[in-house]
Amino acid sequence: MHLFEHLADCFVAEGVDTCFALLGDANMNWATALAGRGVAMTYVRHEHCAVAAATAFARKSGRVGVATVTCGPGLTQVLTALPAAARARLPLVIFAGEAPLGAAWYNQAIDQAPFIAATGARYRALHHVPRMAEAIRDAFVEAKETRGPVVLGVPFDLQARQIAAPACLPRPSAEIMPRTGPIPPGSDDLDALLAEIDAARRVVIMAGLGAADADAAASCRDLGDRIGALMATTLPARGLFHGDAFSLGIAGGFSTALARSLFAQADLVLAFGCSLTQHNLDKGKLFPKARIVQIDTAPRAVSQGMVAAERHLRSDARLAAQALARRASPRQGWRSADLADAIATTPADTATFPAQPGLLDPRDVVSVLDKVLPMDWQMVNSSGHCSFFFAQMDRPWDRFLTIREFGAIGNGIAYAMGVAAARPGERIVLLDGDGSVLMHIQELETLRRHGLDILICVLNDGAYGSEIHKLRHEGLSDAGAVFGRTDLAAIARGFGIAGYRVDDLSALPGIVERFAARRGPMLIDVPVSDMVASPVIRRAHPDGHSGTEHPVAIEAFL
Ligand SMILES: Cc1ncc(C[n+]2csc(CCOP(=O)(O)OP(=O)(O)O)c2C)c(N)n1
Ligand SMILES: [Mg+2]
Repeated sequence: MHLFEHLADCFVAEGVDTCFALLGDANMNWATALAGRGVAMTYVRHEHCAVAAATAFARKSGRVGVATVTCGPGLTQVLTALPAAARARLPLVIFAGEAPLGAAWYNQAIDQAPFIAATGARYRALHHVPRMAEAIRDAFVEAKETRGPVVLGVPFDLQARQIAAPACLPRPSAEIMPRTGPIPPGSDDLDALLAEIDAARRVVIMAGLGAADADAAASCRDLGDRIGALMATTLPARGLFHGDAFSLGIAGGFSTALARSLFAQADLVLAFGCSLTQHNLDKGKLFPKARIVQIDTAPRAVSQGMVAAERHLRSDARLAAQALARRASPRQGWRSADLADAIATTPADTATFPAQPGLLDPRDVVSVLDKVLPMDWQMVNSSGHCSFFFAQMDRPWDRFLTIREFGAIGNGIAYAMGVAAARPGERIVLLDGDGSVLMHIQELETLRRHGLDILICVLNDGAYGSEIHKLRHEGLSDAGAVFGRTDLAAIARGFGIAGYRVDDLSALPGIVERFAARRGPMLIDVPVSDMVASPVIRRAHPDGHSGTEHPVAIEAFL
């Protein structure tokens, strides 16, 4: 057999059934062999999108995401997608070709390892044929253990070699990964923390992806019920306490007006499975009066340059929440029927803005979308200014994806593709900005060709929203970030997919019904005002907008 066939067998032996690909000389034989073995391939139009799709696939499936790119220019295209996966701590194995080992000169040759190293991913050059099967298995182990991307470089002249079919393959990573139980909390640490909880009056229970992974949501809710705590999550874990009357939503720059006011009065934050990042703590400003306790399997002294926690409990999030819920003194805390009512009825953002004739307020658009889109569909949020508005949707955690640890725009369509592959048969909604969607607009063709059931909803402010408000605040021209409202619906139709422009929100239910009644992608372009600045932007750039703040009164709840 050819070596590339053997290498494809190694991926199949790892349980790989999904791969995102863009072909070239150095990966096309391998990718074709993989497809021939029944692996579902998504053939994208830009390598960045192959890796970004694999990233969302990894988050949504809980498995290792797999993508493939050719050597040289194929590999250098993925340098924005890899740091995003590395920082989101998502396991990927990327099969990349390498220039032929035996060639005196090759135009696409480039020293690939330093490019990959710079992204925070790991590069493994596979040049020794007899150990390649183990090396591929070990790459899957490394991706899982480090929770990050591993890029394999295999010279394509080597891939073309004939080899004797091996009698067997190494035991796959799933069989040899350490199978250890969750870490229970130490009893002394637990006693000390219980004393602190019993002395606190206004507790916030905050959960991150670590809590989601540990299946700790229900135990955290029990603890919250027992001690009368208010519930919150990090942005990536948003929706984990969906439906809880005392859930304040996101803790961080994206907090609602009411949540932010209440957080300012908290005296204790129990952070379950949170890395306590700058965004999560809003650079240390979110909980000015609270002691923060990090409950995590790997508590940290310094997080993104901040000494974030005053106390640490090394533990699995679920086991810690269960132990605390059993023993903490029961109390009402700061829960009340009036507060529950305020949480249910106060808008996320209370500021008002002068209307722009003919253009919608992005907050109104999102609230109508939230009513119209079925609860069991998968939401994918992107980056950009608009993501604050989308993040306020009332959706559960397992149906709302946020990956933005590297802060890059342009990932939306690819992330939606990854979710589509991880959740076959489900309807996906991509919530994106005009600038982000245009950055990789070529992928509309991929959506059409693969017939993916993805509804793209664009808040089209005709600009790079994040930039214009900052430029205006600085009194500078916004001309470099204002483009006018590109006719995205016409562009979608040009790619052969359904496209609608929505100037009147009463048209949305009918369009969503049309999407639900058929197969394939659709794009909805909603022209919105560029005058409505999100609270994040307003706090940092108060002179960049002409809105009026209406602070939320919380005295009655203290
Ligand atoms: C790859 C990349 N390039 C540039 C930026 C800087 N940037 C941040 S937000 C943004 C604007 C995005 O525009 P759009 O998608 O229309 O969303 P909006 O902010 O207008 O809501 C830009 C250019 C970035 N974050 N990532
Ligand atoms: Mg925009």
